[in-house]
Amino acid sequence: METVILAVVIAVVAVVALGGLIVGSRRKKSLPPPPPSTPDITAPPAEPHVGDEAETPREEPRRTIEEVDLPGGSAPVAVEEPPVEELPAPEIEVPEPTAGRLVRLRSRLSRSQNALGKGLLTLLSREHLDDDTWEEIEDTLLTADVGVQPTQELVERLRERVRVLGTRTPDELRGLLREELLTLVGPDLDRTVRTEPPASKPGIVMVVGVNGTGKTTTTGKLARVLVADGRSVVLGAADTFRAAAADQLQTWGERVGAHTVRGPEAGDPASVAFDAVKEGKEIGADVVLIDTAGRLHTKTGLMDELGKVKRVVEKHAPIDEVLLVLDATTGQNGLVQARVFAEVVDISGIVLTKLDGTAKGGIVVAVQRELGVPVKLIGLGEGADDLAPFEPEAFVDALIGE
Ligand SMILES: Nc1nc2c(ncn2[C@@H]2O[C@H](COP(=O)(O)OP(=O)(O)OP(=O)(O)O)[C@@H](O)[C@H]2O)c(=O)[nH]1
Ligand SMILES: [Mg+2]
Repeated sequence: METVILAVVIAVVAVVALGGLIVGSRRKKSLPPPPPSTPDITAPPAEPHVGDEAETPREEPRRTIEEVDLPGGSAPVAVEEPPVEELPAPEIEVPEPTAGRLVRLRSRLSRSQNALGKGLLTLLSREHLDDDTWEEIEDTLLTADVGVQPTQELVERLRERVRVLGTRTPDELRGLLREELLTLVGPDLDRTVRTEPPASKPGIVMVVGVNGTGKTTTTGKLARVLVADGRSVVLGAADTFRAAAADQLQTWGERVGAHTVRGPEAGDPASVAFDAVKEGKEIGADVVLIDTAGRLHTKTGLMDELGKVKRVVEKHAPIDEVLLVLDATTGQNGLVQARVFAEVVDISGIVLTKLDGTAKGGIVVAVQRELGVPVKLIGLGEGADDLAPFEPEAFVDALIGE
């Protein structure tokens, strides 16, 4: 019996010792190799082993995903499938009336343009109007993009009138400046957007210009203006370069209940324009507005295409208005564009957009001079009703402040 017990004890001791050996050798094996004295960049990187870095330092507090802030926000964001909304039937908006819009939007203008009027008034109020001051007045006008010729004319006239006036009060000066600026802007030009041909319906308006100037936005805003005045409108999406362009126009149309005629992507813009006019005639619409693709005035192929759009439409009826959309922030470059577009499609009116974001309102004067065509509409923001008929008096008042 004793021998049996002894044998069991020996066996147990042997197993434990053997087990310890095995564990010990395993431990040894799992140790990383000692780092070489000099780094061997040719050696493959040591492979990670199971359990490497599996432990995190205990003292670092762990945060759950709910507690982790998103950049710029503190509320936890629940990741959920967006609920499938039932699309409500599009609601037709009734745009605000256009009368007096420029007066309402005047603050947009004066915010950036006041610099011109205020600067001029300050200069004119100096006790001694010497050559240097007149030069500064000239520079102020040139900076506002009024253009060289009109600037010289204005300064010459002002100089003469101030001389005749002798002593000057601020009110007198303001009055003089207002009159002279108004003369420059042209108070008597016919600025009606021609949408009502005397003979037959519909009135046809084509909107052209270089890329991104605001053609589609202007077409949409104009549709709203017309609808607000009780006219029915058909939109022609003759920008067939991108499907998104037609979608953009169609969205504007849907908001006021105007139908958009569109064609296949990369289709012929002239035939879309033709179809739009055809539909306008068939349904007895009052006005057809044709939005065209933006094109650089330097690309002759694209300019030829624009000429073709116009010619094809004119097989139906004469176009009543060709509006060139110019981005006021591009300054003098707009004049070069204007010249080329005028040659190709015979511009009848100018839309100056983005006047809310520039102090270069003088471009109104320069571009009218360049083309002999009036600015008819101005864009004063991205909002749906931020397009205003151009009224010289309200414009000049906004320039010099009241
Ligand atoms: N601040 C301001 N932004 C405007 C005005 N008019 C248009 N925009 C913005 O200008 C951008 C371009 O307008 P679009 O109407 O798409 O220009 P487009 O000429 O049709 O562009 P393309 O078709 O690509 O040539 C948009 O972000 C408009 O919201 C404006 O009067 N003021
Ligand atoms: Mg467009």
